[in-house]
Amino acid sequence: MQSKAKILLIYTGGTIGMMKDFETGALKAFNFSKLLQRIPELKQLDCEIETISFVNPMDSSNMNPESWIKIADIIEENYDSFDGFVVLHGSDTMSYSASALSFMLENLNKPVIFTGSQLPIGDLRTDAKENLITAIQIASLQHKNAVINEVGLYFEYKLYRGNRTTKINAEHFNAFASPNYPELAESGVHLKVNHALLLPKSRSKKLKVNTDLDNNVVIVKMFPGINEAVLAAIFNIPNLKGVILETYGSGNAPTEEWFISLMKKAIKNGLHIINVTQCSGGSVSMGQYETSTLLKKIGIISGKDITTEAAVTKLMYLLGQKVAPNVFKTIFETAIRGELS
Ligand code: ASN
Repeated sequence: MQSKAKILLIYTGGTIGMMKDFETGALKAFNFSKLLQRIPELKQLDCEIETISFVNPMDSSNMNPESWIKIADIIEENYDSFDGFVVLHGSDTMSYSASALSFMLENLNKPVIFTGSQLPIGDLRTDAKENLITAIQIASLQHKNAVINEVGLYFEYKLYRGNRTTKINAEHFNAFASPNYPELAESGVHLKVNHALLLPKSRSKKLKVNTDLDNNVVIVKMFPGINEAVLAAIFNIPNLKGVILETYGSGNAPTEEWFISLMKKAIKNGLHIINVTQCSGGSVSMGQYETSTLLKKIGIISGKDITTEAAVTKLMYLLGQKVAPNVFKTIFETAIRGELS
């Protein structure tokens, strides 16, 4: 008989564990032990759960590379003792964190499932219980070995690949979407896992945790009327190493001379520029229109159908890895954790 799965619940903060502040009426994080008292249902689950909490649980707007390293370190220290990990996290920046962790955790052979909620666990109408309970069940799925071997994000009956998600709604319980990759599992009367969509088990058994992240990067969203002085100021930021350029449609941008020569000069000076689309779905396809042909020619990197969240965290990760300039473009354009098609 197979023994019960052991799950480590990592509490970082977010609405799920928040309470209203008496004086201001604003939601703020509170003590994690109180959070667990509110979910007696957890005891009924067919797994062993242990918990660990950030010393200062936070609203996810305060997440940053240091907090990602904290999560990664907790997973590394406990990797051999647990079958799966559930990360409780605020929904606002959950897609960034899930993307970052997917790159940081190399050779992952166990599930790391991010979840949270739109309403606090103490609220009568909360979505926290379903999200938390099913996330734990998903992390517990075993079939001799772990079923999920990647970083997922579970929210409102759906498990997504974490680095494919984006937060789309601040009001609906259905707060996330994965526009360019189908859900990995769906929770209905049965928990249905789409095995064909999962990342295969890593051949190497040894987890490698990469904590070198370089945040000398910027996201620039194009808009009609953006001017040369504004763009030049951004591209001249001291020590800037990479730019995520959010372009129009299938990767299109102005063909004006000043724009192209600014990009060209930046690339020549060693800056990595990645073309991602502002559209919520679909892919960059440079060369499809005249308005992207020049971008391709001057060496702009194609983000293909990557999300902005995955693009910016992949950029920090590859820069941290000190990837050589001559292979940077090829590596960025290749899926390393299933983040692009
Ligand atoms: N502001 C909260 C957070 O991201 C939102 C949430 O969790 N629903 O921490």
